[in-house]
Amino acid sequence: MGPDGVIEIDDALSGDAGPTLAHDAREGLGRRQKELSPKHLYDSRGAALFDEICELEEYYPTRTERLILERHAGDIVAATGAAELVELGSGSAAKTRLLLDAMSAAGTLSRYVPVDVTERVVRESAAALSAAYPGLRVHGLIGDFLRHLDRLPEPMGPRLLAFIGGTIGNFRPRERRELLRSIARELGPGGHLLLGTDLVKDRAVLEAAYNDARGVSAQFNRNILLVLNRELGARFDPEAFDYVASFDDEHEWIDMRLRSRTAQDVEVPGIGLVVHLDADEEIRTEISAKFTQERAWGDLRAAGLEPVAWFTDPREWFALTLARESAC
Ligand code: SAH
Ligand code: AVI
Repeated sequence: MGPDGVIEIDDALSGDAGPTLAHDAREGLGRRQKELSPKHLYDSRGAALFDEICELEEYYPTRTERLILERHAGDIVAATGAAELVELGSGSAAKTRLLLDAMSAAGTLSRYVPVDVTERVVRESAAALSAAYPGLRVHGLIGDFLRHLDRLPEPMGPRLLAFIGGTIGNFRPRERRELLRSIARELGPGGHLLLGTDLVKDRAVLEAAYNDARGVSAQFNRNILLVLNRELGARFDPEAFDYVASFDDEHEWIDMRLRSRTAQDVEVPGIGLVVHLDADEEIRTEISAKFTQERAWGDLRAAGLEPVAWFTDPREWFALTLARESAC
C-alpha cells in the first residue's frame, strides 16, 4: 500500500499494566450489589451479538441515529471543516461511513482513527474503510477509551471526534463527565466532539428495545459470563440466569441484570474466588442512560465543552450534539 492509504494499528492493551478483567471481576463480584463492567461484554461474540441487536425491530437507536446522520452529516462536516475523524467505541463503524462520505464530498477527508477495546473490530473496520476510501489514512487504536486517549496520534488538521451510538449512556453521571473532560483534551485546535445520546421517551418503547422478542439482548448480556468462563476458568452456566432489563424512573436509565435462578456457588479460579449468589440475586451488567437536551448539554458544559448544535429526528428519539472546547 502506498503512503496515501497507510493503515497503522497501535495496541495499547498489549503489555498494559492497568486494571484487567481479573481485577474488574474481583472488584465487581466482591461488591454487595454485584456488577461487571460492560466493556467486557464485547469479545468477538459480544461484538457480533451487538451488531445483531442493531438490526432488531425493537432496537430503534441505531436506525434513528443513522437517519439523523443521513440528514445532517453534510452540515456537521461543513460546521467543523473536519479533516480527520476519530471515533471512540467504533465497533463495526457502519454509520461512520456517512460521516466519511460527507468529508470526502467536502474534499477534506484525510484520516480515520477508530478506537475500540475489541481488537478484531478495529482491525476489520480499518481494513474495510481503507479499501472503501482510496487514499484514506487509518490509524487504529486498540484500547480502553477511559485510559488510553493519550495514545491518540496528534491531530492532522481539524479533528471531529465522534462518540456515537449512545455509548456515553453506558456510564454513570460522574464517569460521563470525567470521560468528556478527557475527550475535551484531545480535540486539538478547532476540534469538535460529536456526541450521540439516546433520549428519554415512552417507557414501553425503551423497555422493548432491551427485551427483544428473539432474546438477542439476553444472549448479549449473558455473554459476559462466557467471557469469565473462558478468561478466568469460571464455571458460570449462563442458562442459570434470567436476563432482566427495566427502566429505572429515578435515574432515567435502563438497568440490565442477570438474575440467578437458584442459590449457587460459582468457582472463578482465575481470581481465586467462589462467588455465592442467593436465589434471585442479581449481577448488574450494564446501564443505558437516556437523556434530555438539558442532561446531555449539562454533562458537556460540566466537562468544559460548549454545545453548538443539536440534531434530532422527527420523533425526538435520539440526538447528536456538536460541541467544541469552551472559550472560558
Ligand atoms: N459506535 C458503534 C458501536 C457501539 S457499541 C455504534 O454506534 O453502533 C459500543 C462499542 O464501544 C463496542 O464496540 C465496544 O467494544 C466499545 N467499548 C465499550 N467500552 C469501551 C472502552 N472502555 N474502551 C474502548 N471501547 C469500548
Ligand atoms: C452500546 N450501547 C449504547 C448499547 C445501549 O443501547 O446501551 C448497548 C446495549 N446493550 C443492550 N442492548 C444494547
